Amino acid sequence: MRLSILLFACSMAGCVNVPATAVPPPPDSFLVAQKFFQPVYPAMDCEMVGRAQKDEIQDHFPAMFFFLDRNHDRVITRGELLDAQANASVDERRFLFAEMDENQDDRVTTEEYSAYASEAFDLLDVDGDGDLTEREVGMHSFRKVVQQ
Ligand SMILES: [Ca+2]
Ligand SMILES: [Ca+2]
Ligand SMILES: [Ca+2]
Repeated sequence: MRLSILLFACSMAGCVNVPATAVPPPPDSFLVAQKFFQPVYPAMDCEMVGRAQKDEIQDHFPAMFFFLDRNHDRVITRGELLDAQANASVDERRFLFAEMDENQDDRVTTEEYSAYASEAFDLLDVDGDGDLTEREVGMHSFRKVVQQ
C-alpha cells in the first residue's frame, strides 16, 4: 500500500518518465575495456588460439602500446587515442583516456598503460581462469564493426 503511494508520487514527480528520444547510455567500464583490447587482441593472441594470457600484455607490449602511441614517443596523448581507437565512440574514447590517465596530467605513460591493461584484463576475465578469450573481449562484435 505504502509502496504504491510512493510509486504514484514518484510517477507524478516525473522520475520514472522515459525520455522521448533515446539517449545513448554513458560509457561503461566493461564495454570500454573490451573496446580497448579488441584492436590489439590479435597481437596478444599471436598463436591465434582464441585466448590470451595476462603475461602476453608484457610479451607484446610494443605492438599494443604503439597502436595508440602513433608517434612512438612513449606517451599517449588524448589526440592519439582519439585517432587510433576508432572502434569506440568519441564518448567512449574520452572515457578510456580518463580511465588510463591515472594522475590526470593529460598523458598516458607506459606505466599507466600497463596498469590499465592489467586492470581491464581482470575485469574482462569474467570466469577468472586467467585467460582472456575472444568471447570475453567481444571479438565477434568487433569483427562485425570492422567489416562494415
Ligand atoms: Ca605519442
Ligand atoms: Ca598521466
Ligand atoms: Ca577467462
